[in-house]
Amino acid sequence: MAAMSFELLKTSSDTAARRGRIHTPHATIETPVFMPVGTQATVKTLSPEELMEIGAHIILSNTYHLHLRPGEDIVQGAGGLHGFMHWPRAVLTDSGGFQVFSLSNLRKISEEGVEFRSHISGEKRFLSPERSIEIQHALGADIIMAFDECPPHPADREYIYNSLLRTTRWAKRSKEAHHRTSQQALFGIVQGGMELDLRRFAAESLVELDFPGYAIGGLSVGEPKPLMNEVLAHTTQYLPADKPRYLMGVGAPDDLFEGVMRGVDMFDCVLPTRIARNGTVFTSTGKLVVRNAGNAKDYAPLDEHCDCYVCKNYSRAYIRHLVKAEETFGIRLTSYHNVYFLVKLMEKIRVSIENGTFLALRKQFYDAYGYNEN
Ligand code: PRF
Ligand code: ZN
Repeated sequence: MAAMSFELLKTSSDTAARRGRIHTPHATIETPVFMPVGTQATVKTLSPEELMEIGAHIILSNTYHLHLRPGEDIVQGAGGLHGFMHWPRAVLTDSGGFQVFSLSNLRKISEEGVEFRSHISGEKRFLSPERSIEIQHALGADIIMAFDECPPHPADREYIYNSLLRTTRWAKRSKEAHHRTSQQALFGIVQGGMELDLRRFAAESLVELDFPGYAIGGLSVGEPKPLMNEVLAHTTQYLPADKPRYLMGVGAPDDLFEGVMRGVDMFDCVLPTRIARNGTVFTSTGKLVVRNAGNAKDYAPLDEHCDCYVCKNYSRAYIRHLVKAEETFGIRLTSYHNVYFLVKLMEKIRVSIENGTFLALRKQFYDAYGYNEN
């Protein structure tokens, strides 16, 4: 039996939006889905119980970080990530192929893999498709990712082309190294920069290798949003309809709408927890910097349209006080609300796809949030 299956429940008639369901060993995941990020085997400040209460069914974690600290053997000793962090639902691990380029020092890339220096200890390390898959086996996530290279933006076409050829060879090696196919599903990652024909070529080459799901990498790397959306729409059309599509590292509220309408099923982003830690929250009328002085005597909830635990019980004035006083409870409350906001937004998006009202929901959300829709 395969580790994962995907049911396509409905496809929109007016956009490429899809409503689906992913079955993994630890959870059934309704899609489209937003996956909170737990880089170091914790979604910063939130307990697994809180994540379950919020309604998250899958979280993301990182091979790069967990390999460097505490080391995959320690995680494996606890029965993998699920046992180690006491999270019973699904986990997806990224391969390290992105973090090694964004975080480590002195990386040297070759056909074999990437040599780099740990951003923690400064030690020399090596990651390759085979090593990444071996580490991801030890971590034990439901969904694991092929080892890829995410080229910087901008990069010249020649570089992007050679990089995507290597990423495709690495995807093949990742697949050959993956033998735990009944416990963990391996996704391929489409690269190709902003070059439309190379995106098509990368997608078709990966589809030939036949993965149970496909990620779109190399986006949200500094390009303007209209360009990201154009490349995204161009890429998803070459991916099989009966497999889930995952847009890596993207998940601002507008990105969820724009990604969903271009056929994306899965998203992850550090944004909700990152902005929460500097005292900023999503609300139905736009972002609110709750730490600002204007909220000192504001006894309203973070978002009057939100029914989360935080909005039911705490005021802007209280949360601002906690954040200003650097009381850790403050950023727990903003983190909880922000993750809830995106998980709930996705739930509304799923219902709208079922009802055929996705574009109406998008317009309503953008009007209230203050986005210019196009
Ligand atoms: N590759 C991998 N992880 C990623 C990315 C990628 O291109 C991105 C780019 N947005 C985020 N996370 N492996
Ligand atoms: Zn709330």
